[in-house]
Amino acid sequence: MLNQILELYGLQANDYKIIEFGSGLINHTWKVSGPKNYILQQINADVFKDPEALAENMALLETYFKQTAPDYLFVAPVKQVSGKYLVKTSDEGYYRLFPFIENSVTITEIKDQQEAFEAAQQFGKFTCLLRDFDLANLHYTLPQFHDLKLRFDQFKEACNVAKSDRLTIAGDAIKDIYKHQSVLFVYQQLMDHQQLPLRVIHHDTKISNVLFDQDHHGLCVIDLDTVMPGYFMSDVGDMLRTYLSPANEEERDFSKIQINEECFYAIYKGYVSAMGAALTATEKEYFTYSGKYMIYMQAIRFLTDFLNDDVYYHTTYAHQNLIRAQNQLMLLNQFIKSEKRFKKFIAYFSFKHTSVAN
Ligand code: GN1
Ligand code: MG
Repeated sequence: MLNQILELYGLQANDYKIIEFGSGLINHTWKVSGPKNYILQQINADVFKDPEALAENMALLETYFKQTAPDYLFVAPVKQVSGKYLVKTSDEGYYRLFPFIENSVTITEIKDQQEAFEAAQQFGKFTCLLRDFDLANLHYTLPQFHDLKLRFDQFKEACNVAKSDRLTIAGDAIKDIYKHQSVLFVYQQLMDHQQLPLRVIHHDTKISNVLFDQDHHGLCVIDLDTVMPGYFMSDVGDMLRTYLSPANEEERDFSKIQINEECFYAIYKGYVSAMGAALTATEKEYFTYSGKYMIYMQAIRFLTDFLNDDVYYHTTYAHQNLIRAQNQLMLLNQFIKSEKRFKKFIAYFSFKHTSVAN
């Protein structure tokens, strides 16, 4: 099947080797090595119900970057001989091919704060370059993806339908979700008063979605399926969620979940350096909150999936989604312990830079 797909791109399958690649929980990815190297990806159509919308978004962004920032490295999908981007197979699978960016490096764990700075700068740059892009043209590839109210409602519904054994072992985690409900209230207030500008947002800012060069400078961002209109909180929050702790969401030894505060400062500086004056005062004010928002939402999503018998996130052992949810709740508690210092830093940093500017 994969060989036939390569042929559609005019590639001789015999010349290429296809091996599994990456660690995403949603799509299936392979590296295709041969005379030229590629990344082949199967879109998870259970999650992305409208794969054509993904392809259309990519094409729009590609055109926009070509016109407005031709030097920006935008990793657009490769066209088939037919001119189409998307391959639809007889078993309803959807695939696309990307060029593999030679000499680029991806990392799965942050080793030093400079990497966090570079990554934050890349995500900020992406959104900033697209600040005049007409949002009306962009499909919502996952409608209400980061709508915390919806995620909370889905969680409540899962509590209503969950099997009793799952409800019992998830009891403490469920209580913790209610304990932190203020995170939801702040979100609702922000949405009700429309305090944040809608922007082109990546929505999946984990470190493996940044390409680095050999010298560990950021090159660009990848994995663009969730690029759609949204709020800065999604990108900043997911960086805070996934970069600050040396132990990630799969860690089962929760004592290893800690907050590297230097890394927070690096993310702030990197994002602000790229967004510059485009970032509003309210966005700066809610920068720290965005971490709580995304960590809390991920805890809710993992727990909801556990209560729903693991229908969404791929699991490899029993109760994995519960452990992931508990892990994220631990991260939330640790994050909250640092919150005051984070806010102080932002106030000080903004003051220093305004004074210098004046
Ligand atoms: C999913 O598959 P991956 O790792 O790119 C999820 C993200 C979650 C993440 C948690 C479309 O992303 O929202 O944060 O798992 N993507 C989707 O690991 O649900
Ligand atoms: Mg992704």
